Amino acid sequence: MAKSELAEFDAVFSEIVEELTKSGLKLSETKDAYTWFKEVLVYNVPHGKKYRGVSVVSSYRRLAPNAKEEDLHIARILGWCVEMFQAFFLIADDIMDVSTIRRGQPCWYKKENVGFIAINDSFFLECAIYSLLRRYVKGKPYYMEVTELFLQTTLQTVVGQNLDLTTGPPQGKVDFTKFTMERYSAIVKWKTAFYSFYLPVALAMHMAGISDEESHVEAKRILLQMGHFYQVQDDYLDSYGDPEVVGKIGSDIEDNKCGWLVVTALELATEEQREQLKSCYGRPGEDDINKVKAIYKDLNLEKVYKDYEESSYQDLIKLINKTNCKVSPEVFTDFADKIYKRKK
Ligand code: DMA
Ligand code: MG
Ligand code: MG
Ligand code: MG
Repeated sequence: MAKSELAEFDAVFSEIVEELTKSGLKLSETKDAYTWFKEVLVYNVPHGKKYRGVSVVSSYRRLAPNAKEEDLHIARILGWCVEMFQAFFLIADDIMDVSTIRRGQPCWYKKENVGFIAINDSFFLECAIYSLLRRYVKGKPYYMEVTELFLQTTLQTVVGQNLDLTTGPPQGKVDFTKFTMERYSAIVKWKTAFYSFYLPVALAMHMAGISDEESHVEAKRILLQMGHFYQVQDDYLDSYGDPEVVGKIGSDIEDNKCGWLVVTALELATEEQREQLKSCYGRPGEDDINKVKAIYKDLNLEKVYKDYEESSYQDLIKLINKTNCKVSPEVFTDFADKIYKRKK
């Protein structure tokens, strides 16, 4: 069942590429731009885990058990809009984080003949979301809700990326005074949780006619907590994941990121370890990176993470069980089961 959901989702991608490029390709003035954009789509959009995109469809199925095929098709389109949303942020994120590999292939901006053109490609992908909404959703009662949701989520994610990039500025001196759990929670809520967890489920809710504020507030509470955990995992995998499996090479230490590992380390560190961290965090050299990792090891951070993973899962299930939301709990547990203990 889960596998065929992904297969059916994947099958829609070529239609999306066709739909987004066919009129631009026909016009001789814009033909070259759309030939380029086709490559942007194929390179950047379909190679992720697609948890977010497929979750729109599986959540919608849960909320509308008798859904018609034509509405499932729209849910898949909205799922691809979420994947395009993610791709437009990731293209820019990789430039700003100076990353090299994404999803097992060179980051788009790293490709020969791309470079800074990637910035415009990121905008191109953003615009394409709204072209798809106009093409497939205009005329539906939830058109305004989903359009505004994408716009609002864009702003939230931009705010989060700003917090991420300014808390430990890449060219700045290491200053740990801002590296608190409180600041960390704010960063990840805004940069990751809204778009990765609330957005997919909220889209399915609007499609199913659940648009009242109370239901959305309740669902958001659970989904933001899930999103927080997901980014903790991302931060853990940045240092401890296998690049072959994760499909990207971690750079949080040298990028001076206010990530979960360093914030947790600072909470546990002695004054001496804190001073050592200060002298080697946020520096590009291999030696300094290894020194940071050695301190993480002395602090037993891997074990601290595993314990946190377990307890945060229990907390989440408790929260799901006690909420009184129109959305059935399976919508949340389906999503949670996809992400806990993931290795990529
Ligand atoms: C990514 O945070 C957040 C957005 C909005 C793309 P990150 O830089 O930790 O992600 P990754 O590890 O995938 O580069
Ligand atoms: Mg990044
Ligand atoms: Mg980033
Ligand atoms: Mg990361």
